[in-house]
Amino acid sequence: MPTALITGITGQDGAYLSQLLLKKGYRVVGLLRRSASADVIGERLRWLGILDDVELVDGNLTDLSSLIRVVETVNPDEIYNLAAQSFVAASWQQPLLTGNVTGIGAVNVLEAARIVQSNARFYQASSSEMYGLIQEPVQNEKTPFYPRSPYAVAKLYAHWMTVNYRESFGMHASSGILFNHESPLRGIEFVTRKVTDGVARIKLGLANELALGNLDATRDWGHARDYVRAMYLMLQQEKPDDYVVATGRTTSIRDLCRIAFSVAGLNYEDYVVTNPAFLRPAEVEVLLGDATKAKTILGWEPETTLEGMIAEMVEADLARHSRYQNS
Ligand code: NDP
Ligand code: GDR
Repeated sequence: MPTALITGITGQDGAYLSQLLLKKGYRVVGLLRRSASADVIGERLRWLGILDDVELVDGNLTDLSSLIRVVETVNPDEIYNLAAQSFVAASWQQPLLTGNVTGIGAVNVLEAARIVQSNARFYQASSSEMYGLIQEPVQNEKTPFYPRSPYAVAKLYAHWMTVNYRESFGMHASSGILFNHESPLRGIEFVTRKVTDGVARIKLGLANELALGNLDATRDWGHARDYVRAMYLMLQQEKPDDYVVATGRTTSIRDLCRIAFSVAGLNYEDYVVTNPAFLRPAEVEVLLGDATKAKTILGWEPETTLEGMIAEMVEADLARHSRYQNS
């Protein structure tokens, strides 16, 4: 039975990746950072019905000694580094923490692997945010990077360190340059989930409006369930490499609102207002990925449409709020 160690197991991707690896017969061990909210921290794993099927071990990305201890005791065949301060907007308020966790933290995991178990296969959660001020209209593995936030700068550092550890130490280290991916388990602060939650609350009479920032930015949105499959496939290749994972379709926040409100039979123009508080100091206006390499080499294809995913998210948020109302 292969063993996978997942940092960020309590996040959206960690939960879906655990589900996938458990189905494939893996022993799944997740890194859990100490929190006073231990009762709610496993909520996503619980939602998927797998909280009791994974092992959780204490550690923190900023504490190399904890990572060394974890790799020593867990003895993983594969390490997926998904942990990060992942909210772009917060990275301007907490640039140093973001650098420490999202940038240096990834290198701490690489170091723990190199020191203790350098033959473990390593996955780094790189991001389309690294393209930032895009240098080409459609972004692939060869497109130059231009990060636009402290988060993206930290991710770029971690990305190049992953490449560097592969080239310097011969480690099986791969980076997935993943474009935005969402699900009913997406954090409430991210725009898709904020919108689907807002739709549900308005539909159920719990809110009258939804305040957003820039409605004109566009993103290439896919489903997290599809994207964790690409992570797994990268680590099954003989050779480590970097891959863009994207749908090849970009949609504005405005059109996202149109789609989400229409699922509940509502017109977004009646409810969406803009609030400058949600604008960013520097915006990434457009992202559109070309996943030809992942399709050709990994045989990966996205299976969920944007419309299907948004409907799934709205339904899940309606169910959540109805449950609260009735309890
Ligand atoms: P989430 O924000 O949902 O999850 C982040 C995870 O990191 C949580 O489990 C969190 O733990 C953990 N974490 C944060 N700080 C630390 C720390 N100091 N030590 C240990 N664990 C920590 O992110 P996603 O699941 O959406 O994304 C997974 C990864 O992929 C992230 O690295 C993200 O930056 C990257 N990414 C995501 C994309 C997306 O569209 N979702 C696209 C491209 C890249 P806790 O639960 O305790 O907060
Ligand atoms: P992003 O995701 O920054 O792309 O990072 P987010 O959903 O936060 O923003 C997407 C776009 O929507 C615009 N926007 C708003 N965003 C939020 N959060 N809240 C609002 O009210 C709002 N109004 C408009 C933003 O300005 C932006 O243009 C996500 C994260 O998962 C990263 O960790 C990951 O690396 C990238 O996706 C790929």
